[in-house]
Amino acid sequence: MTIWQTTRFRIDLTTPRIMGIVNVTPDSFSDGGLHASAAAALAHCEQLCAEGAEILDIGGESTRPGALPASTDEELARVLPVVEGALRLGVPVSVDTSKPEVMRAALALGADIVNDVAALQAPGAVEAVADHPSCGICLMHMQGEPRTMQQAPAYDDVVAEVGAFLALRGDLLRQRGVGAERIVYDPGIGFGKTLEHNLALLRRQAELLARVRPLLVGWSRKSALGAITGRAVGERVTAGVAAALLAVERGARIVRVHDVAATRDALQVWRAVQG
Ligand code: 7PJ
Repeated sequence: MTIWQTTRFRIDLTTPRIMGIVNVTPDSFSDGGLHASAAAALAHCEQLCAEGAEILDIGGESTRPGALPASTDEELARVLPVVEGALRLGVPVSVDTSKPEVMRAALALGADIVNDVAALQAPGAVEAVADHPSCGICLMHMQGEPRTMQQAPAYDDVVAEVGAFLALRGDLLRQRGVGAERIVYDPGIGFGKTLEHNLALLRRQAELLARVRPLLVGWSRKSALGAITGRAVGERVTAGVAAALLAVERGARIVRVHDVAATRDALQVWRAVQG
């Protein structure tokens, strides 16, 4: 049995779980501005829960390619009211941030998970989670930084390098006293990766799992799906569901998605076949 220990919940990962994405950013690439106010973001949280989200991931800084960083004060102002409201919905609440100040403030409110696309590399970020007794942590791989990461992504062996990086970040946390049950790992689809890099990370996901587990993956609406299908960001639901299902079939335990209802249907079929 695989458990993800978080602040309030021990999440059973024996069955794959759906993490619903809540953007509280004015410039996010897929639904920019749609949930910019706290009330609208909270309504979106409730809708995702009704559709079957088992974790809510709330983010206040866009990390789309080319995005500029938000200030700490701005990110705090966007994220904290939504985290506070989401904590009443009865599901684990994750905060998608790379800033230690935002991590600490969200954890002080009672947030369950810190999800960091920078794998806690900002000064003070490791301490922010290690000082907490039980919060869950998602460590994601990114090459470079959002502003420039898609300019010329390059690897000798993307699967080996992503696996080695994630294993190293996990080891560092464990040395700081963070229990292994608190940590999940994410290859960071689209974060400093070409289409071929992204595809290799799914095709060879078993090799990643030999290094780090459990795995969380996010293909939802990403440009890799646009490159494959030729579809605009709003028309990538089917492609995203296909990628999520393939990731789960290859051993991923959490899928981070915008389109919760469609993903839930696919995973229900997957579970029925599993028996
Ligand atoms: C990811 C993320 C991802 C994790 C974003 C988007 C871009 N966190 N935050 N994994 N992507 N763990 O929502 O598509 O893939 S922001």
